Amino acid sequence: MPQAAVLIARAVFPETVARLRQHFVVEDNPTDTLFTKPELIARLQCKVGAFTTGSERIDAEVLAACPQLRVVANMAVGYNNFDIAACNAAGVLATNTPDVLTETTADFGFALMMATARRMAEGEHYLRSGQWQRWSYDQLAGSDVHGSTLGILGMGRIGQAIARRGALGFGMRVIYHNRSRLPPEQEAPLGARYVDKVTLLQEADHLVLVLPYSAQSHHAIAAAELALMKPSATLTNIARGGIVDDAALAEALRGKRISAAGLDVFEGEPKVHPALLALPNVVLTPHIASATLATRRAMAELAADNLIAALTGAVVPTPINPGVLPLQASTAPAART
Ligand code: 8YV
Repeated sequence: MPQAAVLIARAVFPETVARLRQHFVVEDNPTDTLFTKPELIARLQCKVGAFTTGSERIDAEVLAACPQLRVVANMAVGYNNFDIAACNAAGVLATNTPDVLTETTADFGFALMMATARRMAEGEHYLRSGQWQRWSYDQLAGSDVHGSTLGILGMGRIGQAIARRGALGFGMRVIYHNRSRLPPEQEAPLGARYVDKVTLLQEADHLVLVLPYSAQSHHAIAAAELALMKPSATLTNIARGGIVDDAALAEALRGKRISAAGLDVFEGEPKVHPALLALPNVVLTPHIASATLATRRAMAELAADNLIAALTGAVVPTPINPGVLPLQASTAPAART
């Protein structure tokens, strides 16, 4: 039987490419070209599987133009680049990479929150630019993390991992808001208190966003929400651009409506709102919360595991829409030729 063909849409670890080549005819992208939609469609012709990252949008148009596609394996836990309803309609299995990045991403979220509260980026700039001439009593004075109130919006795996760091490592009082409340046995060890969104905004000293992006969470933090926060509060976003209205945030930071923000994700990234770039009280990082070599390797491996399993009839480790699997089973022989 001829081997199935797959596309690796972005540059990835050579060992991941080599592993996929043991199973499939692989078209990879060693130059890491960002494909336009027509280019992506062209590359996906005759491919039954795609190894994607957050930068490839798989929507109804792509799926209609690639009717032989059976599986799209994202090297990311977030999958807002996939139209899951369209994948379901087309019988295409979508997979993501949960769990393997939880602790690494939580480390980064906590670090970004601390850097924001303690004005580390401002301090570094102050020093490097030669402004540091002497000590002064309130120089770059920030706000305490230990003993303060940590607010978490989106209490999934990463939210809980951040809550653990705050509660158990820094003696923080944890409040959270989520679509659903955690069972008491998960809340208790963290002393986490479930609150409504308004209470979360009003009481948090440090608010961290860890919710998935969707039409419902678009601009979940905009001018009205920022207006409810304490003027001394910080906001950290490691979730997705678009959850925060960046223009409204820049305005709130400029007017000291809140004290500072730490942002790893942006609306329309890699572009960053110019008003944010001009502000001192915001720490900006280029979407690197999961970026340790060990974790990126684990993400690539899990995405490859998913792709291989889906196309060889094995148990798929982390499917997003497992409901399409029975449909896949009935079409699998055709898909694999
Ligand atoms: C990825 C992420 O690096 O997993 C996610 O959802 O945001 C990051 O870990 C990024 O999406 C590239 O795929």
